[in-house]
Amino acid sequence: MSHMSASRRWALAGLVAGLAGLATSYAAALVLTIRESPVVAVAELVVDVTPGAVAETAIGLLGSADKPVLVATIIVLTCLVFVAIGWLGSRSWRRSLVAWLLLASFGLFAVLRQDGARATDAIPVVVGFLTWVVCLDLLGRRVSPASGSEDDGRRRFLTMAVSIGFGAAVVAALGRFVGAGRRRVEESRRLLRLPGVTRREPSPDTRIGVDGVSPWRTRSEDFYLIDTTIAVPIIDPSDWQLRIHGMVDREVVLTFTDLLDREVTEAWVTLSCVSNPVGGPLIGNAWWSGVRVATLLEEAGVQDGADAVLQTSDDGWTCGTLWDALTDDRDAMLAVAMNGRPLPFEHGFPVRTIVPGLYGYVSACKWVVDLEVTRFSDVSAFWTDRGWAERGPVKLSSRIDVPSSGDEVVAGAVRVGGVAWAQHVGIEAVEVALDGGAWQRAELADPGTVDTWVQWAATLDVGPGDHLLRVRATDRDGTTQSGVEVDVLPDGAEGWHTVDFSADEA
Ligand SMILES: Nc1nc2c(c(=O)[nH]1)N[C@H]1C(S)=C(S)[C@@H](COP(=O)(O)O)O[C@H]1N2
Ligand SMILES: [Mo]
Repeated sequence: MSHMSASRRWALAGLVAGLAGLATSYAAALVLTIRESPVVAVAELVVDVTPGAVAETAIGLLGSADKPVLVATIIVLTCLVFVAIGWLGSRSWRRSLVAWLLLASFGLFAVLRQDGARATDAIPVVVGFLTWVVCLDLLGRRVSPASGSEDDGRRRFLTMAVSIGFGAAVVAALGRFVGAGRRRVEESRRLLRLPGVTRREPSPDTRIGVDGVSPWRTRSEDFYLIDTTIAVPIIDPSDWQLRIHGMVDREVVLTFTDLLDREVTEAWVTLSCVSNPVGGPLIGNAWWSGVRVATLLEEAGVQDGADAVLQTSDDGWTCGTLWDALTDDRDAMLAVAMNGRPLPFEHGFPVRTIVPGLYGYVSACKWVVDLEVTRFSDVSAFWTDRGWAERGPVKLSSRIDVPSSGDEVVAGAVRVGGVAWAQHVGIEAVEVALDGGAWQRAELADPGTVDTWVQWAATLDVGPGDHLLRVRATDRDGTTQSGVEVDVLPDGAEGWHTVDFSADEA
């Protein structure tokens, strides 16, 4: 047998380490996230940044073979990069480390730019990166044996390469096996038919008509995401059960089909997060469909003295929800659909709670599986145990979307706009003030309902120079935002949202 030169071994080491990293990141993605492997994200990024003309030429030349060719090209290029990193490793481990880092950063960027990306989506990339570094080190140490014969050295190197390759294959296969269950659930979500659930377009009257103001209806892909979960629970609707117990006459256990046997309630509801700072993005508005919580609680028969429901999620997260908010005339529901489609996994599929007027942390339990009728004095829940307020009604707020801080506009008549909300009370008025001047009434679009936000706009006479714009809202009870600044902890931020911008001579 011919001897393998050291540089060939380094190349092979790079290739084996590289593929092993792809395998572990693939497995991690299958097990921990609702994503394909990061390689797919990178491929999508490449497709997105490929100039249209190049793509068209490629498709013209290759016809329907364009996808397989793209995939094959990516695989070949990636292998070449791994080989190159192996060679770099023969010069110095630092260089290969930098190369892995660059590659991982690219992967990270590709993964995190995706719609609805979450921090945990980064884990597979990190896992892959660590695999690369460790495996190249393990192999690199065996490229040039310090002692023993050349044959022994070669054997040790090849044994390690084969072991790593084998280990990576096992990890990938395990990931696939675990992921297969998840794929099946994804399939059942896609095929799920929800009788009584409709899709609704927002009324055109809800649009104020200023570019850059947040759309009145938030697309599900753009809806903010907040939760404490590491791996998004993937629950097959046929495995889902809801238990209602505690201070009730009879304990109720419902399956998903039982739930859908009840009448469906639908509503536009704005959901917001208590940790949303003044002017922040943690708020969205969607068309929710589900079953009224009150209906289910009535079926269970509630005993006197209950003032709270402790909700528990499949992943163990808990929140205590004000009884009145769940049972009065507002549309508190166990939602099965968001914007007319089954809930996205990360928004609580198959069932989550939506309670108009309460911050998410005390109400909007995703992947909900348990409702315990109880008293606040007996409740211990995730965020209230960490110093956040027990009840969490949403505070009257307003936000400027246009201009954003730092924008440059043309002096003259400038259209500004944003959103305001006073959930379950309704917005009466929005006012803006330029450079500390008089408050000026803004126009309001159709708010939809008292449980949704409303778009506002105003036309300001703006001279050249730097400016400061403020907004404040008044609700239908006559309360006006005071301007006193309050931090998000313990029960939500307060203050006038302020942006600074500059205007140039026309
Ligand atoms: N299971 C579970 N549900 C949860 C949370 C969580 O951490 N786990 N976070 C809550 C918080 S703080 C908010 S603001 C909303 C956010 O819902 P969204 O991610 O669908 O926008 O979900 C709530 N429901
Ligand atoms: Mo939240």
